Amino acid sequence: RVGPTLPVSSELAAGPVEPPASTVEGFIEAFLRELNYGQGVLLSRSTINDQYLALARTVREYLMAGWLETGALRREGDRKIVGYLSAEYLLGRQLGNALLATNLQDIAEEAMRRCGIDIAALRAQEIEPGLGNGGLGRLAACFVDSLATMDVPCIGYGIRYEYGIFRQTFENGRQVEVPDSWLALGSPWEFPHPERQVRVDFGGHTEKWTDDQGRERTRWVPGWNVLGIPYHHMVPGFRNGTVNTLRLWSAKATQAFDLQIFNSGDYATAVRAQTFAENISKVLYPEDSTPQGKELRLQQQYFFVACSLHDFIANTLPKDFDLRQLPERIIFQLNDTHPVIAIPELMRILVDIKGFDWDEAWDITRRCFAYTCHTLLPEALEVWSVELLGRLLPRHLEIIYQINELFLEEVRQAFPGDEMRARRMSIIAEHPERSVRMAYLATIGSAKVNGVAELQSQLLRDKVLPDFSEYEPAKFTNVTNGVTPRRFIYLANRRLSNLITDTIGSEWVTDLDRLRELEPYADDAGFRAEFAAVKQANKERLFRLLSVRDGLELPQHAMLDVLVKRLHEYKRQTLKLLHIVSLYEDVISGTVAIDQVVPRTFIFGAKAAPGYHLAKEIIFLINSVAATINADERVKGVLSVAFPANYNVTLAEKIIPAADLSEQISLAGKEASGTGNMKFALNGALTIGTDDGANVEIRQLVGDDNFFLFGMTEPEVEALHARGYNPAEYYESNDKLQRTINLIASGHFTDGDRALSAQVVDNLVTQDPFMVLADFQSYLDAQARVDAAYRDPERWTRSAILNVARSGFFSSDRSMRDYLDRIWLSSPVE
Ligand code: NBY
Repeated sequence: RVGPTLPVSSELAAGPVEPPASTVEGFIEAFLRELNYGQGVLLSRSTINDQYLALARTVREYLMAGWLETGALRREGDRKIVGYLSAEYLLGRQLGNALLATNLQDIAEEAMRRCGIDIAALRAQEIEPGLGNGGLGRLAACFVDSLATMDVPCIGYGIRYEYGIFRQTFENGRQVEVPDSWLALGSPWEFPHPERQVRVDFGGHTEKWTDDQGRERTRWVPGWNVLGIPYHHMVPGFRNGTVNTLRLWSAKATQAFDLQIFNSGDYATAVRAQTFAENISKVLYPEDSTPQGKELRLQQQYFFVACSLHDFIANTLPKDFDLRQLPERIIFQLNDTHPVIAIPELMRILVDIKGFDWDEAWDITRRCFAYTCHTLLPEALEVWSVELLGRLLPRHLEIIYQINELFLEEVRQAFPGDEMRARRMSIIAEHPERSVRMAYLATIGSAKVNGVAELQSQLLRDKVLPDFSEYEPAKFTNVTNGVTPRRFIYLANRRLSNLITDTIGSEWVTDLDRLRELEPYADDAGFRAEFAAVKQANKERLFRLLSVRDGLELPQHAMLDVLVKRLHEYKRQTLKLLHIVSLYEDVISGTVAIDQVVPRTFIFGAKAAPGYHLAKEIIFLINSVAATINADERVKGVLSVAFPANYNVTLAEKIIPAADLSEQISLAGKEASGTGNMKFALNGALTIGTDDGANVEIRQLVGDDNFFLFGMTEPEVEALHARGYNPAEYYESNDKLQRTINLIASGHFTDGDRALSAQVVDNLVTQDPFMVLADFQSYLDAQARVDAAYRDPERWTRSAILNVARSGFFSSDRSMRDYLDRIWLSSPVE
């Protein structure tokens, strides 16, 4: 690097680093240069993929100077940096966001038009990087967007999975998973830096040794290693010149292959080690709640965490940095427990390598980490068997034992004689097998612990980590999730964005509370008409897409009732299904005349973890019900069910702006927050929801009149559980519920084959762990209120507008401010 003491700008070369002129002509010139000299083709010979790559690289050029400058400021400044550690980033397509950030949409569109290219076809060419499962991964993507927009220096660390979340297809209504080879045609958004490789060790054993001051030390003698290659991605702020970095690690074998074996002719054996090493970043685990405790998964976690800590200490900090100052320079935010092995890793670096005393190292470490918990389900809390951890990371296991021993000593001092408490708080669980509770390690090793919505944070304190919150109450806090308005309003809903901007100006994009200024317009009939027209246009756009994409033909004028999220029993897709079947049963049994039914189109989107059997049965049942209802002339045009395959960020951006009704129907006390719920409200859908996760806060803000609440509260759920829940009682005593379930059980939706619906039905009637039957009647009653409200379009639109106007709180910019104030204790760059 030339002239490190010169101001950053003088290090930037004139010419290629300077962005091309922000004119149509300048854009065309840069585009053709990329096409000809980057891609090596003439426009007349270029494929859509050539054009897409060239367009992406052109937009990239406009971000490059800002990126270099942001990086230099980060390294040379002395501000605290956020190191976001996340095993998942569910980014969504990049081209649109880059055009938005650079304000080049119109210029690029016109430039492409003049080149004879339809920019929409190029946008469609991009395969979204699906490096995440659901809410947790998408939250990480929203957070890095907000930090860049707020000029907060941040490095997002993660894994460059070669295969992201599987592509879902349906065969005869059953989910079939197809590998997501998102890199097959090349990604123009990543910058590989093989020269910045990091070595990561595994296995082996530890040894004691004595240093020259006579201190007893430990060293790790590893058994094998791999290389981590960083791939950098730009994270552009919204038109502010800041471009932060996402650094994703890819695993590579240390030695390409064993030449001796290779020469002897045994090619397969020669490359085995390579295949083994490179498996580490091969594929994203598709479980979204239940960790599987698989060895490869622990390898992934340690792999990316070890690379990231090393990278930060060796490459981001100045060479002579005094590590006692580390907490002043970095806060590592742990996105759930997946990166928690970073805590013993930092201890190992400080104690074993840098020679710190244990106590000093522990003091530093605890101030460098903060932990976010995203769940309330006990089965979702990660544990690693001591056997596995000790085999893969023997030194880390020793460190964890040491942390635990010292911690329990403190606890015993604070609560003398309370041995049960010490046992409950131990990082090491003894049953069913000896294992490490990662959430406990995270809590003990972090400066702060937060939940992701008010209710969950409360339950986290009271139910999940009660001993810890009693021991260190000040450590616990809440930061309610948020979503980025750039992607989920501005990009996804251009029509609504334009209407908002025409009405209150454009400040809302980076200051979402300004949406409040829309409130008075809810009573303006002219504005309501425009708002309703936007919704209708978004519906039509969605229907065109679903017609081409999935061969679905949907009625143009029906309430669009949407349930999109991962398939999980606690999210209760079956409750929605029961509602649909009950409406249908009402009609075919002659109980309700068809002209009394409010026309509704139900949309589902959901992937099931490949090993989650019951979830896959539920998918099959939804598809079966959809096929039957859609083919039944008696309800044609009134009840329709659509389940487009492969719900992902790209599809969400089309579905959410079109929705009238947002279904957020998890059993109270189970959904940590939800973020889809926020996206829908911000796009003018009304919510039917339980008192769960962030629904609670949405309802408080939009008001009871503009939200359809139903179901038990969390304490009621607990009480019913304590009394002993028997779903059969509800089935026996509710005639409508009985008719609904009987119709499903009869094989009506499965060509007469009762066996095909039996697993879902039996589970509901005999187990029903998430109390679907207990909430059924309340849900139906709320749906009746929805129908009544929808019959009055003016009232409905008024409520929809108020949902938009009052949901500004759910911007991820606000979440980031909360993290800055309550956890990171740091502020944006001036
Ligand atoms: O995190 C979700 C919560 O369910 C949702 O309520 C919340 O809004 C969101 C953001 O805070 N959790 C989630 O998405 N979890 C996962 O995706 C996930 C992924 C992997 C594993 C566990 C959970 N795993 O153990 O491998």
